[in-house]
Formats: sequence, structure tokens, C-alpha cells
Amino acid sequence: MSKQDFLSAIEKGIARLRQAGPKVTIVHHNDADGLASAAVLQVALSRAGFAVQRIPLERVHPPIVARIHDQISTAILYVDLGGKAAPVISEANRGRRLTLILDHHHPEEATDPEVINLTTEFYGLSGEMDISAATAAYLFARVLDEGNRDRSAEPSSRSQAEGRSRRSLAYLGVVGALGDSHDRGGRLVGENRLALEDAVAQNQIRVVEVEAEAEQYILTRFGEDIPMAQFWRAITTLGAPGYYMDGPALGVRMCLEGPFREAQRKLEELNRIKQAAYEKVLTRLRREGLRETKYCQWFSVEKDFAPMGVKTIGEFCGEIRDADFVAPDKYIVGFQIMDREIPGLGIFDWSIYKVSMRVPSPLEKKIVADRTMPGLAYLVPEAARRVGGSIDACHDYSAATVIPVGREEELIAAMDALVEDHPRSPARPGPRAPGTKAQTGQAAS
Ligand SMILES: [Mn+2]
Repeated sequence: MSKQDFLSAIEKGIARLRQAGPKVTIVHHNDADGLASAAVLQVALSRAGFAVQRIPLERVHPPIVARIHDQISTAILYVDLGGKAAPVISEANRGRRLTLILDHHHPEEATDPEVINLTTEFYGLSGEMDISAATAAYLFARVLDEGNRDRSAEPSSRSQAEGRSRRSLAYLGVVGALGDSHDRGGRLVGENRLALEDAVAQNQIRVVEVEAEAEQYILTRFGEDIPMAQFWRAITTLGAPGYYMDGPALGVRMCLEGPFREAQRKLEELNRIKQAAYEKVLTRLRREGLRETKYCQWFSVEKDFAPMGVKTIGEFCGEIRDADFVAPDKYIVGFQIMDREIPGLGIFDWSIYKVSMRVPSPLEKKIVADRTMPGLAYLVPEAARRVGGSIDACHDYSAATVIPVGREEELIAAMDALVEDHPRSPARPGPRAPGTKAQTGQAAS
């Protein structure tokens, strides 16, 4: 499977989309990559004559997917999420409408012929570093109409207005890639780099060589110089903490128009709300500490982070991971009540926690470098499954799930039991893991 296969699959998907009619609903993630992807697809599909509406999502949760497929009567295009949930989406859809999934996370096969999973990973394009969802959306836009690339900067034969409206969408692939930290190695690579080159050729982005193999990117698309890091962070803030305050719409608009007054005001408001909420929870945690078990330490913010979205608990856990009130050798687990209303989809009859896990730096070293403790990618899916939680992509040092309120202690107990039973566990330095015995003994002392 190659990029050419990916482009052919997109082409077939687009042919199906044209048959399905002039309306399409984009369901997209609410971080910078998800909003940049939505911006690319909204513009490209509108240019192609589709009537487009958008639904931003924080997470793919089965009841949400069920409602989308019950309520929406147009074709549906998931972007920057859904790849792994293709079986859940298939079950919710049951052949009712054409559904395309354009994702770059670890995918699973769809089980409904009307659901077409175009996740990049199926075609050998890695969503870890090589292709953001927004770059995938940029490729989709170019298959739709090569004019969306528009390397000829001078719209000579066109009117000026049309020239403007036909501006290349390349820079948005880069916004998404940087939002997803695809420049971890110092510079963008793979398909993201090709999008970057297109954007540079269009005078949308300037590359600054900081040192050998390390670059910084300046957005010039909107006239003034804007550091890319500042731009994508603002978009993430609008979309994630601002999820319940119409932030995603402002974020998509900012992707297309650059910074504007209303977005600026919303960002200031969100920063005020966040600071106050963080301060409140920090004060409590410093005073009372986290609850501790043998391997875990946990706390709940209940609704203290409302009206901010549930990505907030993950960010907060990351910020406190090395704080002095946090035990350096235990998994950090934070709970945040998930609102019963999902913007654009109405009220849900649920009582659920978003759960975020992080690890303090010393524990991260034991997991990733020393390999003397199990990672979250192993612990969380199984622990969540045992308490009826929904499972999402997990890393060894960062993970998340959604579980019913009331089962939090069970989740922690399940994690403890899984650590205890793991061959790498300090409790089991015995015959099951002879090779790691010495290391484990060292780590435990
Ligand atoms: Mn992404």
C-alpha cells in the first residue's frame, strides 16, 4: 500500500460523496489538527459545490456516534478521529448513509460497506510524524481539485476576488502537523514536509533555520509574521478548553482568516477561566494531596474545570506530574465529569468521567528507558474494559478513557492488579522474568 493507493482510495471516496448528494457533515476533533482539518475540508468541499456543516467532538464515544448517525441525514465525513472506532461507527450506521473516515491514528477495519475508512496508516503513511490529519485533508482537497494546491501564485486570468478565494490550503496541513508535535525531531518530515514546501512556495510560511536539522516556522499567510507555535496553541485553546463555549467555530475561522478580535477576546476569557480553575484545584491538592494506592495516585476535579472541555484534565495532569505534592513513582490518574450536553447534538442521559493518566518523570524513565514498569498503553485499555469504560488510543506515558461515575475506585484497583501481575512488576521479580530480575531489584530499592 502506497501514497498512490491512498490517493486512489480518496478519489473513489469522493466519487461516492458526489453521488450521495450536495450535503455533507464533517465530524472532527477539537484540537489544532482537528480544526485545521475541518477548515481544509470545509473550504475545499464548499468550493466543490457541497453544502457543509460541522460537528466538533472531544472524543469518539459510542452514544455520541449513535446519535450522529440517528440525527444526521447527510453523508458524513469524520476527520482526525474515528479510524480506530470504525467498527463502532459501522454499527451505528447500519448501511444508512455514506460515511468516510479520514484519520491518521491506529485504525481498525470498518464492518459496514457504507463506511469507508481512509485512515492513512492503511496506506503506509504514518500518523505519528509523517502526516497530520490536516495534511491528509490537504491531499483530499487536492484530489477534489488541484486548484486547492495552487502553486501558481499569480491568479493572472482570474479576478482578484477569485484569486483570494482560491488561496492554497497547504499552510493548514502544517498547522495541524505542528499541533500534533510532528516536528518532534526538529523539523517536519514526510507528507507534512511536502505540504510545508507548497506553503513556502505560496509565501504562506517562512522557515527559519535555528540550528542544523532544527527549524522554526513563521506564518506569513495573513500579512504580519506570526510564530506558528503561537498560532496553533491559540487554536487548540479555542477548540479544547473552549469546546463548550463555541470555541471550535472560532478556531476554524481563525485557521482561515488569521487572528481576529472576537477570537482574541475569547482566548483572554479562556485563559482567565483556566487560571482560576487550576488555582482552585492546585490549592486543594497541595492541602489534601492525592489519594494513593500501591501503584496509583488519583484525584477528581468533578465539575471544577467546567465550562472547559475534558481535554483540560489531561493537560492538568501533565502540568502537575513533577509537582512536589505528587509521588514520583506512581501513575497519576485524574477524573473530570463529562458534561451531559454535547454542542450540536443535545443532552445525553449519562453520568461519566473523562479519565486522564500521566506519569511523573522518574516513573516515565522506568517505563520507557529502563523498562522496569509497565506502560499505560498496556494498563489502561484492560483496566477500562473491566469497568465498562470506552477505550481510546493510548501511549505508554499518556492515556485516557471514559468510565461510568462510581466506578473510579474499581478502575484504580484494576490498574493496581494489572501492575502487580505484570512480569515487569517490582512485586514479581521471580522466575517469570529472569532477564529483568537484577534491573527490577535495582528499581525497587
Ligand atoms: Mn491529529
